[in-house]
Amino acid sequence: MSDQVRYWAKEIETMPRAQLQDLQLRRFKELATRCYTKVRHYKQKFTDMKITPDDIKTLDDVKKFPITVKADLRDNYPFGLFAEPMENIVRIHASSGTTGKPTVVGYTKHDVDDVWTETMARSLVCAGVWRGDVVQNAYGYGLFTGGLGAHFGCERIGAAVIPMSGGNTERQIMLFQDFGSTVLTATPSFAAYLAEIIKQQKIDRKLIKLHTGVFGAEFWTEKMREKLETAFAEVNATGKFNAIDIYGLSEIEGPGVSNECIFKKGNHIWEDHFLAETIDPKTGEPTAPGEPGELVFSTITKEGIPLVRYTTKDITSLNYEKCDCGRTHVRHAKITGRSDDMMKIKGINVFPSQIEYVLMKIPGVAEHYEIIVERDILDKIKVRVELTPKTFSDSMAELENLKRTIEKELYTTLQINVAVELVAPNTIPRSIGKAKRVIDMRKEG
Ligand code: DLL
Repeated sequence: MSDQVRYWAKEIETMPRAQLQDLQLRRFKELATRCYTKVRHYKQKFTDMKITPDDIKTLDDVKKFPITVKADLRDNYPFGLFAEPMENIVRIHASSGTTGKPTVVGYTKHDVDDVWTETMARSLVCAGVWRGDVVQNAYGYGLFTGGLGAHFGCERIGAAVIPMSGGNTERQIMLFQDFGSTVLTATPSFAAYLAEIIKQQKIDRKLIKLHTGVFGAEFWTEKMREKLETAFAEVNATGKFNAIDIYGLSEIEGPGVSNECIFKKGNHIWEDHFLAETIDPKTGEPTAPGEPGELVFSTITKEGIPLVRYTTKDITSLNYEKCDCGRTHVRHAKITGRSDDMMKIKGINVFPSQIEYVLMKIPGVAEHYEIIVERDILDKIKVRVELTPKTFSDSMAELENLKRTIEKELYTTLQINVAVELVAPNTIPRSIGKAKRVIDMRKEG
């Protein structure tokens, strides 16, 4: 386990704040200009608000600019917010939107090489990963940014990456032993599951070399950190394990927007690329350092899909004090929740509205449903769907078919398996106010 503070880009990571802020101001102006001249949506927004990039004199002026929300990406689906023509785009990723269509992001070569891979490399080194490490990357490869993001970061620092992707528990555990993996990159829930299976299988601990986990893509608590550190320390060769938080979102770049250092006192946001603010979810007004608010980012160096003041909906607070590791970049506290209703199930974003969108397209389904989220080591999601009286009288075979159709449609939209239970008319409790559609039975930590 690495107790040594290392940097990937020391000069930038430890840059005096005044200098960092000068850089941010210059880059924010460039971002605003790029958006104003290249993205119709922003040109319109800025014009409506009677602002132009020339109005930016200090970093405080950032607050004059409009907040960007997920719906802006949806309304401009798929490529309407891209600032570059397709011949300059080298990669496209997507994450869940609030309904049937995903949120799409595009990267230029600069975005992949100089922003994403670079900040991912910084993040891994910040977490204690280095050359000589064997990183078993259990983040999903695909449209989800986790797999490829972590992958290229590992290669950039010269660590050996095993592109395992998610799932495949038995094989993951075999490779831990056979390849001597020293670092695991995974969602904390999958990591907890793997630790549990290693323990159950009573594997010789000399064969488990894992010293660090770089865990993220979903909400996790300090309690969960304790559990993960204990669980891996109990089954590995050294009896020590560091569980480090990595944060990110595809709209901004994917993993590596921020990362904890080995002191584990908040995630450093790579501020030379991402200008961070927190705002009050109700008023949209900035909240003070230390005060909780929605985390907002401006992607000050990105070309493909540059975003001005994008609100993540993740709730946290900012801490500008210099960290024990010597880095000057602002830290955010662990994410404590979201100001919207997005859930993370097995690392995948799920909005209740996506489920409703699917259900309401299917004939025979009444407008009443209930989403139940449970944790049986891994998270599971079930939907209880009320049928119309006419459909409920169908034969067993027809109902079985309907259930399978709904499950298939939900899978197509959400990309995770959802168990469907069909229930009789008038079974789901009615509400007189805001319907409580989601019953989240997952326990803290
Ligand atoms: O989850 C990117 C990622 C991959 C981050 C691998 C870390 C590791 P999305 O699928 O777009 O991107 O989901 C982004 O996930 O707004 C948060 O709500 C949540 N999230 C991500 N990391 C953390 C974390 C990836 N460390 C959304 N703690 C974000 C809490 C997290 N929530």
